[in-house]
Amino acid sequence: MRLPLLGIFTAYLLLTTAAVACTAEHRTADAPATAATAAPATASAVAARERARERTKAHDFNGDGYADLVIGVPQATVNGVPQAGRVEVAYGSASGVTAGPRQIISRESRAAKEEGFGKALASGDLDHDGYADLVIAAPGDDERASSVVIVFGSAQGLSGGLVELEQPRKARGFGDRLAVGDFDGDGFDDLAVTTHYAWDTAESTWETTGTVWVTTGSRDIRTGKAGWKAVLRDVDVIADLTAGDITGDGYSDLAVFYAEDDPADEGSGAVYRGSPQGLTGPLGETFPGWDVRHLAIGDLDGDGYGDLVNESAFDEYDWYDERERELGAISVRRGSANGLIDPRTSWSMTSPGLPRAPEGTEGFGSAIAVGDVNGDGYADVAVVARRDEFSGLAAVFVLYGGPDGLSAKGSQVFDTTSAGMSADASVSGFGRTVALLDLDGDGRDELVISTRSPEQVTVLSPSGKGQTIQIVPERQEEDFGKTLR
Ligand SMILES: [Ca+2]
Ligand SMILES: [Ca+2]
Ligand SMILES: [Ca+2]
Ligand SMILES: [Ca+2]
Repeated sequence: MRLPLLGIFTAYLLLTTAAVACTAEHRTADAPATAATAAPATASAVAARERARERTKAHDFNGDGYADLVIGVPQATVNGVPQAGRVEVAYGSASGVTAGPRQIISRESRAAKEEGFGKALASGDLDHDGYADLVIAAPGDDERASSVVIVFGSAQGLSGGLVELEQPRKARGFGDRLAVGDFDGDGFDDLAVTTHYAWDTAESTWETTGTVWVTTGSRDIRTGKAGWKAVLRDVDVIADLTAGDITGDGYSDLAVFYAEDDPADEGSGAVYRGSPQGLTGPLGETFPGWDVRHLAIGDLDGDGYGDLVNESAFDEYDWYDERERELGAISVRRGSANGLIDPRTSWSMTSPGLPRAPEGTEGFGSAIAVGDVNGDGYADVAVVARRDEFSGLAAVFVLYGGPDGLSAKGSQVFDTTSAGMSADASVSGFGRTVALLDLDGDGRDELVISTRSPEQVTVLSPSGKGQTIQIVPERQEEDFGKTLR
């Protein structure tokens, strides 16, 4: 499937438009029955479905009510250019996604060597036309140019070509991290982007320095125009950032974890508050964020305030094996009208009540995702435990939210020997990344897991409803599934 973006998509559409229209209609008629089986038809169940619809909106590029799955392939060769990168899109439907052909998006003739298009992904409705738009970064590195593009959604899905955003300053590593949320509450989703290198005029070199930039969504963004404003400037490294409504006021907030050059070499976390004027803040004090690489926000306890989930790595020396064991933990801080509340609660692989991963599994929290797996309106968390990209031992845990927040009750674990998986012992790097998306529109998220070797993406239903689907790329060793959205 190496056809140009518009070419392939036109062909794809001719095949699917009729089917999509038909299933959408069927689904509307069917919706009350589905809600009844998911949970009693109470006010909270209705609210849960409304929230599921809200959450799906940011992932629904063709507006049919089903979330769509984006798979980053940042090492893909494009037009003979090595490691230029592409993304592939599998559209959701009443029966979820299939392992069949996907829409291919790349920079085609503009593809540059080693730019890693697809290394970071985000989505939301930036031009407020009712269709989610896909933001794709090609962050390059300190030697290479970087760019961020938007592909806009429509009734026909992602179409109309790539719109490249103007850059905030002479910077590189533009788009290394992305987050989308409506920070000023005007209905247009807004975009936060990091830059990781800046040009030092005095020294005539690129220096490593992180900045978070925000541009507001608008009709103008369709032309690539972006009035960038810096939210956080000139820190050493920005580990991750994520958007969500922590303060429950309807404005999306932005959580950022970053490191500064301090003697203890500890990371910090901060929440910038959304408001009619956009992001303000930070809200309250910064808080410790030691060795944090991944963040997510979801309402785990259903109180209307988004809760912050972060992973943090930690090691313990194993005297028997004479090496560091990577244990890792996830932490949850609850949201409130005034921001995050202490204390945080933490979970590791040995927390009471969690099912056991295969013996020897390490690295709890090496990837995380937040979504609603059982459709009860409480956000749930998928947590990967994996020592490194090539480990043969790996597992994905699902922990469920509830009125008291995240709990071990009913938690599950999946590995390469779970039902529907290939139990092949040569599989390594299972769970390099994960996503939770409602691809079949039943209000319960599917768990999407990518595997390093062989490169593939698995879509499974933790609630046990759907079939497990393996999505396999045409070619291996292109980093298929390095990122998911
Ligand atoms: Ca869709
Ligand atoms: Ca849009
Ligand atoms: Ca906005
Ligand atoms: Ca849930």
